[in-house]
Amino acid sequence: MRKILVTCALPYANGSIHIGHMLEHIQADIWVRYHRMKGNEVWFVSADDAHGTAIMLKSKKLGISPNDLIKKIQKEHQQDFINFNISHDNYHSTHSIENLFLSRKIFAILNKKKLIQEKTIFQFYDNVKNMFLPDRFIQGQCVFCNAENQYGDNCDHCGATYEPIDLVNPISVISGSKPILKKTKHLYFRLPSFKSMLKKWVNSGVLSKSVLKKTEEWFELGLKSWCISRDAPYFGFKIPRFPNKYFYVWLDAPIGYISTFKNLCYKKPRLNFNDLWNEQSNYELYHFIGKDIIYFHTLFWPAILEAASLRKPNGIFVHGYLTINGIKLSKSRISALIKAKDWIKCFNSDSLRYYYASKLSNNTNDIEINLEQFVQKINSDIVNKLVNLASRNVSFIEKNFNGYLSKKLSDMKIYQYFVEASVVIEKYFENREFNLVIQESMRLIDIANKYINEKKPWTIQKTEKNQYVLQEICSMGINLFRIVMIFLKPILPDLAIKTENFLISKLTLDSIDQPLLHHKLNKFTPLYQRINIKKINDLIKMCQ
Ligand code: NOT
Ligand code: ZN
Repeated sequence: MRKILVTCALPYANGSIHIGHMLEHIQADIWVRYHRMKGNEVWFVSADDAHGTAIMLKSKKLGISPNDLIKKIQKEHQQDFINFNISHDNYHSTHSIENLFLSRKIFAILNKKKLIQEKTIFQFYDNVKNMFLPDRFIQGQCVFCNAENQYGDNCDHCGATYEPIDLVNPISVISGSKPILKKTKHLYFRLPSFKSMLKKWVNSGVLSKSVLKKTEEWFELGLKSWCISRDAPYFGFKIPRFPNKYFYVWLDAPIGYISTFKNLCYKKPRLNFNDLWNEQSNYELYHFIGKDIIYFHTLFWPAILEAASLRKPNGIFVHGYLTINGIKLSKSRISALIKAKDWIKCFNSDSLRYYYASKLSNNTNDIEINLEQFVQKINSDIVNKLVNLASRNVSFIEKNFNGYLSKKLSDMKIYQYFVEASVVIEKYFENREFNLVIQESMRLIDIANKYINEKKPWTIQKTEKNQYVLQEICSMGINLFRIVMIFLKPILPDLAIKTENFLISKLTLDSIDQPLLHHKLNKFTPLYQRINIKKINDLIKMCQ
């Protein structure tokens, strides 16, 4: 049995969860559910990223305290994730007592090891608003790739991170004015001291080829010390013994992974914090992230963990951006977005999970979604192929056999062929090639439907001998449907529950080679409803 901790990036507590966040949480959730089905011990956590200038300014604008804002938003986020069946074991906040304690503790260790350096620097200051302008409140041109309108901390276009002062032609996002340079003292983490450790670590199989290539570009540009403090006014944790200085949100955000797990340990007394986080841990640790935050997870984060004598991740799983009908979306550029709570008013969660899975693989390619194609795909795959296989066969079983499946199947060879597909399906799940899970499942469903088309149960006359033939053919159809539903269970949890209820049998990988025979089915009720294409307009109206 493997022991695994899976995390998703922590959504900022300053806005709604949109379907771009959901892409990552669905991707991780499918992987987690697959591993749970395999019988592995899996813990799945995420949290709200509750600090930073954006949250401070937003609460000001709303006339409430940052605390009230992040509480309200956390509630909404949690509901959104529940609506999409994201099975987090814990969803916490970086503004927590555990995170305060751990951030200060880790900072104290870094300080003691002389890994923190004080520097007096010039920083952009907004003369209109009288405040230093951190990270996300300065925009300008990326020094590395020249992309326009990039924020002060990292470039959405090429993924590089830098100091705001590096931006070309900066402007203050808050007032629109040209910021001036003003002197201030800051704390820096000596990232370059970790160069050889990091080089070894990124090459130890924890990154995909394209992500590794990206980090190698950064090594070539040279690692720089990383500023981990921010000036007041700020919403975050105060740095002890440094008046008016706060931890930069990106210092305590990844520590949020650890503190969320710590908080989970209080709820699960058998779970031991050190078992997971010690350097010799036999737990595996995986972070699902988007490609905009690779730098933080492949350089800063492992360096901090090493410095604090904590274990490092076994893999950083990076996905691409989402584009909707051709419009590009990254987390920070939410010009045209679909909120999770609006989506769920028009379509169900399985539909988005299925559609995403059909496009997701283990690479960083952007995921293109097209709403017309989405409706067509769901209706054709789930309604016409998958669920139809069950409904066209169950009608005969109910009418003629009192809901009982036959004592044997009409073709054990085909059944066995389906069972054997579990080898590739499991490999695809493990490698996060969910698009291939769906392709293979649909290939199998086509074979099953073709088998029924050829056997034509509707033409079989009702003689006594034929009765058995009819029952065996239709039971075959139901059993093949069951196998494919076992494969799709991590992707379609709602449909899986309905199917289990209909079959009166749990969908488990262990039981795949034992067909349901001489088994009574529950009364069949429609498992999935066709989507009306007009719903797209309803959704678009909600987004305007
Ligand atoms: N709130 C951040 C974002 O980009 C993600 C923080 C993830 C936590 O949405 N961090 N690390 N490392
Ligand atoms: Zn760039």
